[in-house]
Amino acid sequence: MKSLPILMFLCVAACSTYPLEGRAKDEDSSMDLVQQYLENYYNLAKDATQFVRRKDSSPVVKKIQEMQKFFKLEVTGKLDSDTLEVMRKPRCGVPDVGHFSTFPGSPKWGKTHLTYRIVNYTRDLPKNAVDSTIKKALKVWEEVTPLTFSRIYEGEADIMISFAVREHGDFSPFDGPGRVLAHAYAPGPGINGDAHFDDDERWTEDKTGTNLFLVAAHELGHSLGLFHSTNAEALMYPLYNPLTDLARFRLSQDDVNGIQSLYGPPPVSPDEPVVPTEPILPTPETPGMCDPALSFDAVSTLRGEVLFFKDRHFWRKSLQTLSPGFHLISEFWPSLPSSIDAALEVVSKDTVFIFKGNQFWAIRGNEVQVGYPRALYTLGFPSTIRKIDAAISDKEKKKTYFFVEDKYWRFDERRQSLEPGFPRQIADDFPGVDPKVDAVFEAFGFFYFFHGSSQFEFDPNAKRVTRILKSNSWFNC
Ligand SMILES: *[C@@H]1O[C@H](CO)[C@@H](O)[C@H](O)[C@H]1NC(C)=O
Ligand SMILES: [Ca+2]
Ligand SMILES: [Zn+2]
Ligand SMILES: [Zn+2]
Repeated sequence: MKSLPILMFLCVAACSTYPLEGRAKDEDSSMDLVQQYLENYYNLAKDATQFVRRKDSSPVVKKIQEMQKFFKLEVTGKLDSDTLEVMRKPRCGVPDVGHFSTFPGSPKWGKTHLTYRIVNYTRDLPKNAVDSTIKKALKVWEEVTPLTFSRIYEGEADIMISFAVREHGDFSPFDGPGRVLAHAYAPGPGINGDAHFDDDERWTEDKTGTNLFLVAAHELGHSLGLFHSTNAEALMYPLYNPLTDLARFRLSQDDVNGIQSLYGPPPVSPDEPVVPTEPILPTPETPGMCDPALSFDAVSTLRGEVLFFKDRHFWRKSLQTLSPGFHLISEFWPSLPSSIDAALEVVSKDTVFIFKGNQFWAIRGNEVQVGYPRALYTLGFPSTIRKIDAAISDKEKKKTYFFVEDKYWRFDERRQSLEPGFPRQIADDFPGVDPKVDAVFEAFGFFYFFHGSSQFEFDPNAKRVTRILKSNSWFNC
């Protein structure tokens, strides 16, 4: 019973002492709702008389203010209609503040391979729908961490998943239809790590009832050690958000930062050696810079020079010098992969972003920035996008373009998000450019697109190709 103290600890806030029948009768009473809400989620001491009389300095007012602050409401300490509205919304049963933060350190798993078990099912959905939904919810976290999950069918798993109603053996009874939808326990032995779903909700795969995927992905975040976020965009926001677009679901940067602060980013896949072991020597497959068939993996500016990437190498050309320098990528950035997909410089940040597969790195000068690689979809791409072909940042307009097959997406640097209305066809907006792009960079107000051994000089204002060149035209061959 080693886990009991931790369980009790969590439950002081999460568990109500109200008898179920008594509560059902008063369910619409605001006072009852408020007191219970603050006890459950804001660690208000249980003292039934407190609420009725005291004024401004009372613990209840302080807790209302705390709650208003968490939800970014106007902090009045009063029960205005906005505050009551939030309190009535369906939500997760785990507290927003209080006991969690008093754990010494952040609870996290001391291993990266975890087991889960689906102990029982809701009758609202076919079993295989529950199975696949849970798998998908775990994948959300798997994609941005080194964590992996495997399912077991009997015995004790790290994460035991069950559906239950009302009292279900953990001192945190569910409350019938609505309000509390589920709860989960932070990492640890026994009940810790487990996720419980209120089977008085009507669980659905779509949003006609309570969407199981959204709630499961959130609860599993707790199972991995995350607390509630005050960021309304975050999956770890405590309220259920029925407006989430399921087809385009993704973690917010806030969720990614949270989970990576516990476990770090996913490893680079093992078939892509990160640190080259070979000595720095020209290799036989090194393409000649004047080979007329030369193509590039990626091209980017870096502090006024242009870098042309190819396999494990790059050419480095300043506009003042005639011949480019030739280097191994690993000479400058030992942790970068070879054969990259795309590179772009965001001049205002003095940063070059390097893309390969579903990950990207940020470099400044010859330093790879900490916290990278990150997953591509943290930029907002749907998870179906597994790689990008080329990218460029327009420093005037503060827009970044990502080219993927015959389409492109535009990213707003100011708002740090992909713009709506994309992807669009390359052929529609970059007429004359081959609709399959290997690389692109900007110089003198032109976009230079590369495909195979061809290069297209494109005027973004006139929206037309002004010259077609050999890809190695910059090398003065
Ligand atoms: C599912 O399992 C949990 C935990 O063992 C239990 O509390 C709950 O009653 C079970 N639910 C059903 C529907 O059998
Ligand atoms: Ca409920
Ligand atoms: Zn929660
Ligand atoms: Zn429970």
